Amino acid sequence: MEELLKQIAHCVEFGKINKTSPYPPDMKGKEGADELTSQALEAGASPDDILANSLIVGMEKVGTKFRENKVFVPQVLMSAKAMHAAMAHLKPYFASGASKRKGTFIMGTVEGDLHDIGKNLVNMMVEGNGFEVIDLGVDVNGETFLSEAEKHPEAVIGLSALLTTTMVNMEKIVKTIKDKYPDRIICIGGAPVTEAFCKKINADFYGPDPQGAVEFLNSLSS
Ligand code: B1M
Repeated sequence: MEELLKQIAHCVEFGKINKTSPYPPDMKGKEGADELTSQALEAGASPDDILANSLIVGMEKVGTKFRENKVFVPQVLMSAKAMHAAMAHLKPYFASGASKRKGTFIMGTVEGDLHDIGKNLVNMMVEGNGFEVIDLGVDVNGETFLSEAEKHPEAVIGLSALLTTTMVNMEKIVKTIKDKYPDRIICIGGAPVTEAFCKKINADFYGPDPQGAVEFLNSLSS
């Protein structure tokens, strides 16, 4: 079983989705995250075990390599696809409550901003690390964040912005949420955002990259 879990982690790390997927070239024709996850469940592995010892291991490795500029956006996207293929087998267990996620993350690109590539990467990495992600999309205003926060009282909220003209909207959104829920944890990120800006607008954490967001969420759930 240990070997099977290692193989799934390897598929996620290198973006091997299933047997027919040609990427990566050195794994052509081999089984991918899809088939191997199905085999692991049939062999008696628990969904929690597969998540913790395969998917999270693979996604953490790719997240670290991305941070160190050893892999780039396309490789991360392939890893996320492999992770999603495996997750499709696990989702029924999580949906039924038989297995639990580490927590919930509500994420959106802020009002006025349509950039979603970075947000989606963060979401994929967070999901692959065992959290439920509620993606509110782009151009999200404070009221929408607030209403979703009300539905998920334990969830951490993530805001992404790519424009210097829209990062200022983060301040308004943080205020809208904190006025009603002062203890609600809000994490912000995006190319123009800085640690100093995070402090200035009273957000709780600045994530410089997807792995940073994952590490922060893990620190809260442990
Ligand atoms: Co836009 N754009 N764009 N654009 N665009 C930039 C951001 C820009 C830097 C280009 C430039 O001028 N050099 C510039 C911003 C300048 C500024 O504000 N300082 C700019 C501009 C000006 C604009 C428009 C205003 C252009 C115009 O219409 N005149 C317009 C605005 C539209 C709007 O949003 N209202 C616009 C439009 C667009 C497109 C629609 C064409 C397209 C977006 C497509 C899409 O996202 N679906 C686009 C793109 C693609 C870019 C560039 C080329 C790439 C952005 C990107 O996806 N990067 C960008 C220039 C560049 O960066 N080279 C540019 C890759 C992505 C993986 O990185 O998003 O930084 P990033 O996310 C990272 C981290 O920031 C972090 O993790 C991610 C992964 O590492 N991160 C978080 C992000 N969110 C996080 C949240 C966290 C934690 C980490 O916790 C919650």
